[in-house]
Amino acid sequence: MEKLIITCAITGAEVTKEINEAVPYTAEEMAESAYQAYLAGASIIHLHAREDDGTPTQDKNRFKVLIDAIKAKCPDVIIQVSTGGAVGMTPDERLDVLNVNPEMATLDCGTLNFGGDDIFVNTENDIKYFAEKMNNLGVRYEMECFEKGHIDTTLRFIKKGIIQNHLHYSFVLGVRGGMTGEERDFLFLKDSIPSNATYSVAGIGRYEFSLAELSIKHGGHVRVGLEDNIYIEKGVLTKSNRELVEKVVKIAKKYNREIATPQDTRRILEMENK
Ligand code: KMH
Ligand code: ZN
Repeated sequence: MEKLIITCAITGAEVTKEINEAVPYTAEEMAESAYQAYLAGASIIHLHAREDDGTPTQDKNRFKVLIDAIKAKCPDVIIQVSTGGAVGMTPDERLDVLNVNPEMATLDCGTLNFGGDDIFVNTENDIKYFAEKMNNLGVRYEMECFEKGHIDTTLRFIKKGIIQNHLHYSFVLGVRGGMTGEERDFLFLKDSIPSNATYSVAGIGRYEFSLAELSIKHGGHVRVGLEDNIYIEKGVLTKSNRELVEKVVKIAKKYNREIATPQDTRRILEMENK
């Protein structure tokens, strides 16, 4: 099997220090958390920006500060910026981050309820607009799919030539409003994508490690991190992003999956010519 790409989603936009004090906000905290995750085996850092008080932002200047701080500690790590931002942001606000010329970004592939009264809006035209911007700028994107309909949208867009990237999916499962992360869900999604595509899984909350193990077993890749899950095991808060990555590395050892370095990851995702 191919080496395992581990992505660490270090902070997100929704989790706060109130629920786990390890959630990084400041540039120093983000850089240290990313660095520790990298040392443990993460080759991609999925990055949201926040102000020092934790407020989410898509401001390009703030992203630049964060990316510079992370790259100062681990120059070869791949930084995948979020174009999802936070619920309620406008498409153009979310796209400001593309002005930092990121190596990689997310492309959210459909709308869904996001818990309580929240709706994460990604209309068909939004997705097209985001994909075309990233195509024009040469930014590599990972397609985030929260349920099967999102994959079907990508298949239509691939046929129309709107999605032009190497096909790399992220199945984000377990959001309140999206698809659950049971084994049958994973198998259904994995079997629904084109045969030449690669995929990673991001299990939200209690699905984080069960989905990681399934993906490792089937040759897929894995995302973990405080954005998705704050526990290292049931009822026990994790101390750090590093600890979450270390747990995935342990599972990977059980299945003899080697861990991809950032260079391996660029090769696997066909990013080398970017
Ligand atoms: N914060 C969520 C509303 C992404 O990073 O592309 C969206 C999100 C997706 O986290
Ligand atoms: Zn995110």
